[in-house]
Amino acid sequence: MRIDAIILREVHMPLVRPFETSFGITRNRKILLAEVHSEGLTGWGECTAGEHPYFSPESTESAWAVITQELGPMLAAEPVHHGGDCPKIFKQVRGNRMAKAALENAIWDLEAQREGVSLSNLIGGVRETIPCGVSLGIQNSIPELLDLIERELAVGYQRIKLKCKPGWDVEVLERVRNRWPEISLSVDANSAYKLRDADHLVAFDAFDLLMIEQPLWHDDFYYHSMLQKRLNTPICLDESIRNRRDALASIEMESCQIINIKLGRVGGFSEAIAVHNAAQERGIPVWCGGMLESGIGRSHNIALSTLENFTLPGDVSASARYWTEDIIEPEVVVSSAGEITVPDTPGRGYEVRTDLVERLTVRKETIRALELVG
Ligand code: OSB
Ligand code: MG
Repeated sequence: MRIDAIILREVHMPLVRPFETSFGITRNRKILLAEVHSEGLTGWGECTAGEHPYFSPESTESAWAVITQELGPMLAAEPVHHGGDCPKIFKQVRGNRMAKAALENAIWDLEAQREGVSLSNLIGGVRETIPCGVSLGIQNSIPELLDLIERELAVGYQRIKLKCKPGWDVEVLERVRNRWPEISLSVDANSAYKLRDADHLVAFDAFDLLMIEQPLWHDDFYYHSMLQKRLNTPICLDESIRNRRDALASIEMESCQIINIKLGRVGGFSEAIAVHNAAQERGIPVWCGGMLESGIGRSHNIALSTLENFTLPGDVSASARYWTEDIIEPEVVVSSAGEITVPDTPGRGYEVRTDLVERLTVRKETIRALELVG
């Protein structure tokens, strides 16, 4: 594919309601969108870095610098035929996986369009619908949380995940389980606990949770394996899994029994598929995490979720839970069975509302090949 232009833009999108985790509150997303033009087609990618380097070391600002100064010029200078070519092109740059994923995923989108197949088909997806769960942030009070859960269950979501932290955990779980003894329920601590909290975490076993996500340090396997020995509840790793090697290490060490795969966190489709396959070969189920994406990142998540081993409901949910107006057409909707129907049209399968994107854009840069810049 001849790459004619790479355009990076930053769009600002206010969330319909604030999202609070153990590491902070997000009210307004600052999202980078990569637009790759090639031979009359346009591929889109989204950078899932947060506004601050709190979830991972990357931020919107760091990704802007790395894409405009390093990755974009590298990509523009190379012949690229497949999304899978990108990791080699970006190899010299360490880390910065969310920045890399923004570009790599745009190339996968382009490749699918060029081949006239859906992105799901291109990656070997096997599902026509994907099962959906929701991730509910920390609320001001338990009654407010109970109201939210009631609403999401009425919509049809198949699994409820609660963000937790010390002080917003056991009592919350008691109240939720009392009211809904049967629902599929999990928690995500985003690294809010230490190994010395093990006795406290053992108390979570009473609530029949599907999993506890990333209870300990963001970069740890070893202490998670120590903790898993003490818990009946399966540990799921999110932050710790950066690539296939991490997945293998955590499985071998028995640090987790489930893996959350996020395209940005692992650097794009190539590595996400590699993590998926490694987990599948070892009997470890996976699910697709979310990073409060716009419709563009969401459409990539939908395609990824169609791989065979994505057997658990993901954090991929309806556009309207996040945005008054999403930047894709149609928006992502969830059926009363708690499923998203996977599009079968070429590429990601959702049009980009370019007028709206233009209105939301606060900065925009066209990236040229390395040789052409200074
Ligand atoms: O840990 O899964 C997480 C959002 C931002 C950063 C980290 C996480 C999350 C979510 C939200 O849980 C998932 C979503 O609804 O997009
Ligand atoms: Mg998580």
